[in-house]
Amino acid sequence: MLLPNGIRHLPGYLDRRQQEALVEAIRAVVAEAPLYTPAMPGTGKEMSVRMTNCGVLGWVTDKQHGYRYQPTHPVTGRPWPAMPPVLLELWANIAGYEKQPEACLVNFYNDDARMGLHQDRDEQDLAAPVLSISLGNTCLFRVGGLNRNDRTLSFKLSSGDIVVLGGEGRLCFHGVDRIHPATSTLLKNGGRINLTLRRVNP
Ligand SMILES: O=C(O)CCC(=O)C(=O)O
Ligand SMILES: [Mn+2]
Repeated sequence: MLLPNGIRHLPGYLDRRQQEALVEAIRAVVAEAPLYTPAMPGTGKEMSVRMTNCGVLGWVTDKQHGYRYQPTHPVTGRPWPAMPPVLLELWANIAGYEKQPEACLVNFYNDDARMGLHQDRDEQDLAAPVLSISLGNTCLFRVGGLNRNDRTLSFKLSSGDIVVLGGEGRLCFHGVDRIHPATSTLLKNGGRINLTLRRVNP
């Protein structure tokens, strides 16, 4: 399968022990910064994915103010927890970008959640790649081109896989069509966690 230029799929990048360590780190993040249900700008329609963040900035959305980065949790008003060192290390090894990531969006998908086709374009620094880590149940990931109507292709992302959207592929449309239940034993109650590391400021 030929992916668009700039998009890399690294299957099985993280072994089971590394995946477990990441889940532990994310549990600590969620204990401090609980998952909340984001809403679409304008319509206020709730997303099926629950979210939180770690790092100096977090990506949030709500009916009133739309997509943005901010330094505090929209529900608790507290600063986001620090980015776990293991994530900074992954970025250093994979991103090939000098500056550190500022935001790690934590997406939690229960087995019937999905994410519509979209671009990641709320960052000012588009030279930095987006690094996306999959944990738990397998999903069907879809990727297209730079225009919403471009042809798309889909492939599965399993626990421990990493996807990099960089270079010419940085603004490619992408989304998650579905989660395949009971395809991983990593998360006791099923579902899928996706961690998306991003540099926001140039
Ligand atoms: O869950 C995924 O694999 C993708 C998540 C994503 O595209 C995003 O949070 O912007
Ligand atoms: Mn995205």
